[in-house]
Amino acid sequence: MNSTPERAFRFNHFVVRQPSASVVNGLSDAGGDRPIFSLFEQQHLAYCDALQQAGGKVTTLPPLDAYPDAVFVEDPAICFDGIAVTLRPGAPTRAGEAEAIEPALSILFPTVIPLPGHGTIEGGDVLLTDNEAFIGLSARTNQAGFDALREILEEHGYTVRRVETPETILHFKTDCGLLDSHTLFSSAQLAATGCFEGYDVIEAPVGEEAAANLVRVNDTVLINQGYPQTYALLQEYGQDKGFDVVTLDTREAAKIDAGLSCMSLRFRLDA
Ligand code: CIR
Repeated sequence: MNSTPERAFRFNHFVVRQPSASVVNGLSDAGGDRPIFSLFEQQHLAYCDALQQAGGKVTTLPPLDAYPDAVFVEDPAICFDGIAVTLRPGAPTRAGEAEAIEPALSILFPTVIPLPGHGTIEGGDVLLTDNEAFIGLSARTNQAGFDALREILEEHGYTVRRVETPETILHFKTDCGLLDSHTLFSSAQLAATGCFEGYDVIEAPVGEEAAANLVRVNDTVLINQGYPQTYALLQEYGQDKGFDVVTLDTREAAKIDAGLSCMSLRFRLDA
């Protein structure tokens, strides 16, 4: 079992995918404005820069016209401990993304495991701490998908916690992110389900719930721009805990129900 301290946020490699012009047709429950492609591209480039600055190599995959949501690489795969698992997205228009990302992962990882069975699961529903995996059942992730990934994670030393994502939340991680090995940042709605029992929880300020989808990368916490109370709260907390806070404009991704975590796979590869 790998119990490296802080393995949940000590990364040296990231995989991202360039947005395709078809991203303007990405899935959205909100049904509001569509993203503007040129702005999406700019914001994505800034996101890639921020990952690199936080410490690591960014591998950028080419755009995939056939899959408007393929820029959200977190959903069709999960990487940990030198292995990658290709998942099975629950959104029918995203089902082919797992097969599409497999060749790139095979170059980086000696082992790429395709999720066994027929269940569906998207990476946005999986949050890893150092020893534990939270898997949120959702409209995209079902019990069979949970069971299949649980078996793989348990073989790699994770305790797996099954949680229910409230119906109004797309993915479990839409509303939470890891701040350190035992602290989560979460919307009050998700925290109220009791799913984080045993961990410290900092709640997103009221009205700033969309800031909950943050990403800790080494000694940097990336948050969505436009949430000043969250920024102040985390800056102060980070001074004690040893991380800086960087804000990123993700307004175009937000138009299609996405945030920071979904635009990268984050992992550590030891030479
Ligand atoms: C979707 O509905 O699948 C995309 N438009 C957004 C995916 C966001 N993914 C994530 O938060 N992990």
